[in-house]
Order: sequence, then structure tokens, then C-alpha cells
Amino acid sequence: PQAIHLKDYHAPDYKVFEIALDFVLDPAATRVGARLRMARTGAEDAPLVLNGEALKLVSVALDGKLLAKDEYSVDAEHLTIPNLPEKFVLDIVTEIAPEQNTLLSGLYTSKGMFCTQCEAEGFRRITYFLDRPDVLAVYTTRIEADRKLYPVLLSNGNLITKGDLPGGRHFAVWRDPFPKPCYLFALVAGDLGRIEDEFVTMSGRKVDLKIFVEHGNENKALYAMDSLKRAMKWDEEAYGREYDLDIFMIVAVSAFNFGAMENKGLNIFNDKVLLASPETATDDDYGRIEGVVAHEYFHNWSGDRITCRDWFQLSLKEGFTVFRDQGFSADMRSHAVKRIEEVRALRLRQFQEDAGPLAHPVQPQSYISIDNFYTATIYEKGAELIGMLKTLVGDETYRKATDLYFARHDGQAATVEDWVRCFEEASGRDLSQFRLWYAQAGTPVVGAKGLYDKSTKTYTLSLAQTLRPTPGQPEKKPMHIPVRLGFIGKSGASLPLTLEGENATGPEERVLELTEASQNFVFVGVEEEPILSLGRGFSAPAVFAVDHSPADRTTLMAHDPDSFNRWEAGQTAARAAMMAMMQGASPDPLYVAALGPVLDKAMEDMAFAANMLSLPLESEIAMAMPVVDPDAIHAARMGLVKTVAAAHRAKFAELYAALGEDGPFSPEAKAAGKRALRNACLRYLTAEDDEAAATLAHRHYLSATNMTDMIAGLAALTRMSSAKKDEAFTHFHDRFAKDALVLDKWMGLQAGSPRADTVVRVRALMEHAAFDIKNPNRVRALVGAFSANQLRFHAADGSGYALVGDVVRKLDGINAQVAARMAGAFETWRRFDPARQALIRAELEKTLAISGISSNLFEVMSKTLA
Ligand code: B3K
Ligand code: ZN
Repeated sequence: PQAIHLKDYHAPDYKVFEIALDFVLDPAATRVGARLRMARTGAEDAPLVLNGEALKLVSVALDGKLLAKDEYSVDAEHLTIPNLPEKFVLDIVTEIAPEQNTLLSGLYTSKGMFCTQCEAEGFRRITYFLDRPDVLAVYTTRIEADRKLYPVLLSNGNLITKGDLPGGRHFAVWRDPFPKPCYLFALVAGDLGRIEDEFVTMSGRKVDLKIFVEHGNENKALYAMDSLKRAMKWDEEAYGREYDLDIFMIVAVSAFNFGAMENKGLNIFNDKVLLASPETATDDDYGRIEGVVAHEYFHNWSGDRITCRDWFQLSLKEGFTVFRDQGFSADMRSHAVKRIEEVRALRLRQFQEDAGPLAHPVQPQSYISIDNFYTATIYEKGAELIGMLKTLVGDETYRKATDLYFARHDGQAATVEDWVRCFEEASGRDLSQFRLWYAQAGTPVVGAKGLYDKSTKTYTLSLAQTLRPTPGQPEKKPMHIPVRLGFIGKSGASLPLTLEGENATGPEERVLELTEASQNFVFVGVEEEPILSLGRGFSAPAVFAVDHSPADRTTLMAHDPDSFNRWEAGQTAARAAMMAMMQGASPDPLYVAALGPVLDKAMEDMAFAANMLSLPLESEIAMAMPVVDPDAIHAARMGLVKTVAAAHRAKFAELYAALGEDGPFSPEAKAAGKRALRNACLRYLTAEDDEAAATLAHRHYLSATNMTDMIAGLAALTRMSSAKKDEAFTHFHDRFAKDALVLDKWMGLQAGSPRADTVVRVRALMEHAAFDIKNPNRVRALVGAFSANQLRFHAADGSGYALVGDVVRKLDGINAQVAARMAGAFETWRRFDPARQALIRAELEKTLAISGISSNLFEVMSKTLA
């Protein structure tokens, strides 16, 4: 497989003004006619090279005349036509087999319906085309199909006409007036239920909203519809963005490679991030649905109206759209809690990626398979870069910059450089150094040392940044890092931050700009030695390293006015305690005691308190260890949980009793926070593996009136040896036997169990009737959850590695995109001991040796091994 490089970008030689597609749908043999109105824009002798994959070419005609076999050439990936006039019309007919399409890219079938996924390079599996995002055309799509089997026929844009045809068939014609790249094309045909609503835009236009789901699931789409309307309103207010077509549609499908897709006017969703009811969805599911519905809707401007010039610019639309959906979710729920969740996810996935063999910049320089670059770096770190820009230029200028971006680049395929330039123009600032954030991979460490001089009341803060080499980038330059900070006195009061040379007393929080490798900042009039609260709100995607004493940390936990850093101080303290326990220390009594006040104040902000009470995950602790010892981490974490549980048992019990469900279910933040806090208490009340704990967990499960609480009960039981565990799991299975999405949770909990027989159970579950290796949700729920189970995936005997290796190798021939993603489980391998490394290396080599390995899997495996 060949790598593609950003430096090789050149504009296309041809442009497409218009494309008229004509689908005659049949699961086994669908006929696709494509009429392209085109013009040459490059050199006169440049041949037209169209992309195509897994297509049967039926015919090609130029300006109405069929081309003879010697007038074009076809290979496995291209259709090449030389000697073309300046302007011309091409008619291409291809045939495809959607029911054979297990890659789920292009046109495929899922539970009897037709649907498409074209990003990044799926359109070439539908017809020959210039499959690149900088070729924008206006699409007209005619769909013809059996009327009974496929009563619903959808594509992008507005419905132009529809009607019946002889032989029980019918058709519909859709036209999308907005020029778009082919990756935003979509088609859906099936027998679907729907819900409808409407939205009146800020200029008073009425937009029809429709969500299509499997019959019987209509009520489970109501929350998504509600989220959509809130997102539409929010985008008008926060970014001045109005919807542009007369209709906006969402369709839920079962087999889908990732979360959802922002096709113009016709978003297609994985049913997992669309369907919700209190009985089947957890609060996390509700939150995710709200966030993803918003994300895909927001793409209408950040992605569809303004798209990417090439795939190296992917973060231009993804980082920005994540930042937009984060802002929305924070406004809908709690800013403090949302920030904690974002950072937790960033560290778990992106920091991990940045520290390993697959590290790449937010703007990569090369790739083999673009599917492998829909990463936490492109998405979540990309969003953090935008957050930093906002911090650096301020809220008002941020809005000016985004307004400028939308106005200037509307209708274009833009670049990251275009984006940064809008910020430079709006702010008048030079962002040359900031651009390094897009170019350099890796997580910078910001180290801080403070020196207090009591006699002069000055505090000298030395900040230093370091960035370790990453693959292909041995040397790094200092970056432009916004560091938000505050000072806390011993009593917990905030102190003003006055920089040397300032006449007036400074504010209680400020943002320093670290631009050198190391820099000193001198603060004056500091009345007492301050405790440094650094990186407030997580002001940069960096590791903020401050040498706090355990006592300082507990002061910050209790008094830092920045809620993120209160949480952060608790996490750091807990991590330090567990690291010490692995060296033989007993649990840090200061940390354990510091949770007392957290519990006392828990009712004030329940969701926040639940976060304060949750210890760093095992894989988070692993990040802090030079050589990861999964067994020791597990033991230390369990030990700390038990100590905290024993120290605060009465308080946990009291809160647990006080927080019981009352009134009807609400998915909103407040009610969810209450459940989160109660379930955090349950976690501690069931810390021991004994009958009393099992009885409580079982009762919790049985009396639950919603899925969040059921799962909390089951999750507690997964750790236990009591017979109540199997009883509850069987009960759950039987109750939800027909609901694949809910059974995914059942599988995932078993795959995440710390118990020794987990590998065996997972292998057995792969034979369960509900498991289907062709459906990515099933694979992620079972195998993905297992590989996230650090203790069992990294079992010393290699049984976990073999399991995931087997699945990856089998899956590669079915769905290479998902196989490559599952293979990412091995990315941390060099951080383990030599014996585990040897076992993993064997799996990697065995995988690379399979014949006909996909380029997706090859890229991940070979880079991991390099
Ligand atoms: N843009 C899509 C992701 C496509 C992934 C292709 N491998 C969904 C999203 O980010 O909104
Ligand atoms: Zn996106």
C-alpha cells in the first residue's frame, strides 16, 4: 500500500458542475446511472482519471455517444478517459451488489433497507467519480425501487417529484441545490416508520423535520427530535447559523461503521446514538444522542457549506464541529461536568494516541488509509485547539473570526490555513507560532516551579514546556500555550495576581501565554505563599505538572474556585495515593479524609460530586507508570475503593437512601446528576465481594425504573462471585432478548468484568445468537469493551491478546475499517513488560502475515510495530 502526502496536493484537472444519478435498486444487482456535466480545468492533455472500487462497469458514453473499449481504460481502482473536449457530458452506468457490501462503505443493506456511507471514500463504490472533497457539484438523484419493500425513498435536498411505476414499482427524484463533494451524498430506501416536527428559523422560514426509524421505534426517536430542535436554535444564537433547505431528515440504521454522518439534509445515524427510552437508554446514552444529533446538524455549516479541500484538512470540519457540539452540550447541561468529561475522554484516548506509535499531528502530513485518521487527535485535540484560540482572542473576537470564516469560505473547500487566517485577521494577532499546534504531534508537558520571597512579597513562577519526539518528528519547537491560573492561600481564599510593573491590583485569575521553552513570570504584592492552581479549565491539551504537597492538593480539592481544578486535584491525589500503594504504602489518609467534605456538599451539585467521587480508571493510572503493571493497578484501585468505602460508609448509605428515584423519569441534567451520585454511592457500598454487597446490588438492579440504574446494579454484580450475579444477568438477557442495542450493554458489562473467566466468557458470547460479527455495534460492544478491560485484555498468559488478534484477523476480510479500529487496542504495547510485549508482538506479526491484508489494517499494524 502507498502513502498519500499532503505535499503532493494539486487541484483537480476537471470539474463537475452537475451530476444526475439514477438508481434502480436491487439488493443483489443495483444499476447506477451517472450523468456528469463536466469541464476541463487542467492541462489540455490531462486524461480524466475517475476513482472506482468494486464496481461493474456497464457502459460509458461521451456526449451521448457510447465509447468503444479502446477509448478508455479500467483497472481495479480507476476509469481513465483520455482526449476529452473542454466541456462535455459523460454517462456512466455501473452495477453494484449492496447486499454483498460488508464493508458498509458505499451503498449497502442493513436489516433489509438500503443506505449509504460515502465519507471518506465510499462514493467510488457507487459509481466512477472524482472522489475527492474539492470537487463540488449539484446533485439530482432519481431512485426507483419496489413499492412494497421500499416505500420510503430518500436522498439529499428537496423532493422534486415522485410517482408510481408499472410492476409494483415507484420512484422519487431529489435535488440538492447546494454544490457538495460526493462524500456528502446519501440515499436511503426502506420500509420505515417516522416522526415529524417542524422548526421555524430565525428569518421565519419553516423547515420540516423528519426522523425515520424501524417500525415500532418511533417513540424512541422523540428525544433525538427534541435535541435537533434545540441544536438548530442554539446554532442560530451562538454562531448566527440558519438552516438552509426546506427539509431536514435523519435516518437510523443498525449496521454502521461509526456514530453518524452529516450528509446534506439527510443525516444517517447509527441507531445506537439515536434511539432512546428510559427503559433502554442510560443517561450517558441520552447525553451522547443529544451531542451527536447536534454535531451532525452543526456540520451543515462546518463541513457541508464549507467543506475540506483534502483529507489532510479533516480537523477543519471535525475539530470545529466537536468544539461546537461541546459548547452546545455544556449549555444544555453543566459546563463544569461537561469539561470534566471532555478532558477525561481526551486523556484516555488522545493522550494515549499521542504517546504511542500512531501519534500524528492534528493536520497529518501523510496517510495510507484515510479511514484510520478519524481519530481522537483529529476530533478531540482539534477541538481543544479551537478552545485555545478562543481563550487567546476572547469570546467576542472568536465570534468575529467564525463569522468571517463562514462568510468568506461559504461554498468552498477550505484549509486549516484559511481558518487560522480568519483568526489572525479578526484579532490582529500573529498566530504563526500557534500553527505549530496543527503541525506537531505529541502532548506537551508544562512544568511549573514557584519561588516565594516573603520579604519582598514576590512570587516568581517559572514555566517550562517540553515535547517529546513522536514518529517522524524527532525535534520539536516550543508552542504557544495559554495557561490559565490562580493563586489560593492556605485558608482557601483566592489571592490577586499582579504582575511586576502593573500599578493596579490584578484579577484573581489570568491567562499567561507561554511561548518560550521556559519563561519566568514575577508576581508582586503576594501576601502569603500561594498554592498554584495551574491549567484551570484545562486551558491547553497538555500535562500540567506542578509539585503539590498532599496537603496543597486537599486544599485545592476543597477551595479552588475553578471546578475543573477541584476535580483535577482530587484525581491527582487519588492517582498519587494508588501509585504509592503499589510501592507498599497504605492508602493516603489525607485523600480519604478529603472526600468527607465532598460528600457533605454533594447535594449542591450532584453530577459534579459524582465525578469527584470517581477514581481514575485503571487505564488512566497506567498512563502515569513507566512500565504498566495491570494486576498491581487493579489491586491498588480496589484497595483504595474499599478504604474510601469503609471510611465514609455511613455517609454513602445516608446519601444512597436520600437519593432514591421519585416522580416520573426525566433525562435532563439534574435528574441524571442525582442518579449519577446515587450510583457513585452504590459503587462504594458494594465495594466488597460478599453477600451483603451482592444483595444490595441485586436489589438496586431489580427495583430500577430506568436503564441507568439497572446498569449500575449489574455493573456492581459483574465484579462479584455471588450467584445473584448470574441470576441478574439471565433476567436482563431474557427481558431484552429482542433488543440488540440493549443486549450490547449486557455483553459489554461481561466483557468488562475483572473476573478471571472473562476471556472465556467473551469467547462464548461470540457464539451467542445476538452476536453478529458483521454488525459493528456488536463487535464494539463485546470485543471493544473487552480490549478496554485493561486487567483482562492484558492477562499475563496472552489469552486476551489472542482473542482480540483472532477477531481482528477474521474481521479484516469482512469490514477492514472496523478491523483496523479494533487493532488500535495494541497501540500501548510498548509500555508493558517484555513478556507481554513479546506476546503482543507475536499477534502483530501473525496479523501482518495474513494474506490479502487490507491497507487499513496494514497501516495500523505496521505503524504499531515500527
Ligand atoms: N464525518 C463523519 C465521520 C466519517 C467517518 C468516515 N470513516 C461523522 C462525523 O464526524 O460527524
Ligand atoms: Zn463530525
